[in-house]
Amino acid sequence: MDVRDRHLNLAEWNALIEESLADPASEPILNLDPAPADPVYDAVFVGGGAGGRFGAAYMRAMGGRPLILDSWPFLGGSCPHQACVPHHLFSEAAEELDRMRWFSDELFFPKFDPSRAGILEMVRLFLAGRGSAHAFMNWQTKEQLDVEFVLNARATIVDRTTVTAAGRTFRARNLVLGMGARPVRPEIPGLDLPGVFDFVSLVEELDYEPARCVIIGGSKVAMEYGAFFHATGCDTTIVSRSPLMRTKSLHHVDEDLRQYVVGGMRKRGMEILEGAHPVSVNGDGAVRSVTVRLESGEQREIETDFVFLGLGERPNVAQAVAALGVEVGPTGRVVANRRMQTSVPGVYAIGDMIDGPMEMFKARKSGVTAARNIMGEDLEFDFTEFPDFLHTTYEVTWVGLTEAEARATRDDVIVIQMPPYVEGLDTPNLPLPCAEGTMLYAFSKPELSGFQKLVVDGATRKVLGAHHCGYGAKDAFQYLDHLIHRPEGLTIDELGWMNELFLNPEHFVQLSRLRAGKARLTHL
Ligand code: KPC
Repeated sequence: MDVRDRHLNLAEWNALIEESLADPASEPILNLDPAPADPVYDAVFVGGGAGGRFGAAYMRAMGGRPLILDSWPFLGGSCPHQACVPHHLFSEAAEELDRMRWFSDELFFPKFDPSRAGILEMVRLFLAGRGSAHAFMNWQTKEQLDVEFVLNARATIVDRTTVTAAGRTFRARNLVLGMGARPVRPEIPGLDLPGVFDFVSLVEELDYEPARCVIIGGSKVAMEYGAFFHATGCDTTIVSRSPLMRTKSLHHVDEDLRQYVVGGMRKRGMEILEGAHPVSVNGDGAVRSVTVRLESGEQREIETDFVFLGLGERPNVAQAVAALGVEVGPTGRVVANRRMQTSVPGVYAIGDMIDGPMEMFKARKSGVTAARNIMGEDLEFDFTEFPDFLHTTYEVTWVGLTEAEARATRDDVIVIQMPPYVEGLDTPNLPLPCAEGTMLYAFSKPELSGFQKLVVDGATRKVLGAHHCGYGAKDAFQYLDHLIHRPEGLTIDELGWMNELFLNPEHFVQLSRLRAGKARLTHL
């Protein structure tokens, strides 16, 4: 379908996308300039996920001519379809359910009715609503960003300047590969049984309400989805080789934060088996149990009707390797430099295809970095340091060094934390921290009201790291990341002189101000 001269509204886009998704024989969606001054594109973005969409939009804004090709009938990629957006919906449900359970029949809360909480209902809620984000991405990209695209058509890379899709051949001076990643499936027997899901098949295929869950893996996805499943009333066991939050893909996780977060999951009844290996998934026509080898070496069979894989993701590199011979590193991802250039001249790789965190900021900024370099800028994107987050029933955020990392390289490390660590002090009953989202806990179940820690270099007075478990601090961590990673950094004096919007979720501004008067800093 040629949509170039049609200006579909959001409902019309939504309908077209839904029809296209439902019909495997549906037509490609073409938004192509019929009479370009130059028939060769500045870049073809293979993949219109976050990286491709932002890269193409930036290139267009700079006056270049990009083309996006995607096999899905919408732009935005897995984020609005199967990944970030459902994760955030489910995590918000987990937060609400957690509060409703703790306060069941207290204050103004009704008695918690577990029959009204379910995974399937939330999946259906997501499925019913996800099309509106898809529609908006298409509308915005066409009408506001003026980017050409071919959707609902699988692209075939012919060589480093040629790609075919929808029966047409497109020529470009550069290719930008943003072909995403897919969930890892381990080599254990029984994974083909009905009842085994990952974050993709969960939203695409779940058709029953699970009663009991075993999660294989200890990734962020394992923790986030596990916390959600458990909050709905589906008793959940996580089987992880590494301790949670100590998996290779997470950096700068402070041990006190980790203890609070993982302890909080256990406090809510989740079973977390660390140092444990899955042996097999068992069943006859459907999943019945998972056999696990525990850290002790003993084997245990856990009955379950629902297995969820949370082992991370593997990039989709096969076509790029076969067609272009791009170099792939030991992690299985395409090797790219800080300009996102691969080993093949004129070919860039972005997003989840390259090393580094499979996070939105990297996806989008790597796409933009490729675009800006193609347009002649000399720009490097270094994503070795970045703020990070995950959800349990809480929002957990962190940036910069942990206390242990700081102590390993410095003699004078100052910690400002809440609750404060003072040997013997009865902090479990201290209603602090309290702020957005934790006020009710603070006044009624103080041990649930969160944890936060600021790590400061006593010699330079610079903030080295910040760590938070609670609600509402994620925005602040974006800015803290920027401030502490500036060449001049951020001192406790500057932080303590900021204007707090009281009761700010992390109390770092006022806590810093309480200490900043001291010439020689001490813990708080
Ligand atoms: C609502 C929302 O931004 C989720 S979808 C994001 C896809 S993209 O803008 O292409 O990164």
